[in-house]
Amino acid sequence: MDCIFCKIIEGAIPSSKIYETDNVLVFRDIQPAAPVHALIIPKKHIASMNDAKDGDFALLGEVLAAAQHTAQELGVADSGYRLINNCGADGGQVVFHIHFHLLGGEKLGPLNA
Ligand code: DGP
Repeated sequence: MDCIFCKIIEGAIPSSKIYETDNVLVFRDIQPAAPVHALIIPKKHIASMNDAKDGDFALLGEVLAAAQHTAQELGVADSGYRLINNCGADGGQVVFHIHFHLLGGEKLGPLNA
């Protein structure tokens, strides 16, 4: 499967890893949109939120737990941060391996800016 995030998980493409569990990987976004910009992904290939099955939501809970852990580790938990999932064309999804953006390290603008 030609998925860039699967290749990052396999180590075929390098990444700046922040945190890893058996099922989840966290790494820095290559095009940061804020001083702190991490991507949290399940190691299982799920293309998007639209493709998550009933059996995937425990895994997506692990993804959220990893996001909480990452916010602590990167020092933005107290100041606050934003967790975003882009889904599909109108949502701005470019990489079709489900992921959450963790953005912080500055006061973020309003969502409708
Ligand atoms: P999205 O638009 O939600 O699909 O966001 C995809 C993000 O993935 C985008 O912010 C840039 C990031 N990205 C794309 N390719 C790579 C890569 O090879 N390495 C890393 N670290 N991030 C990538």
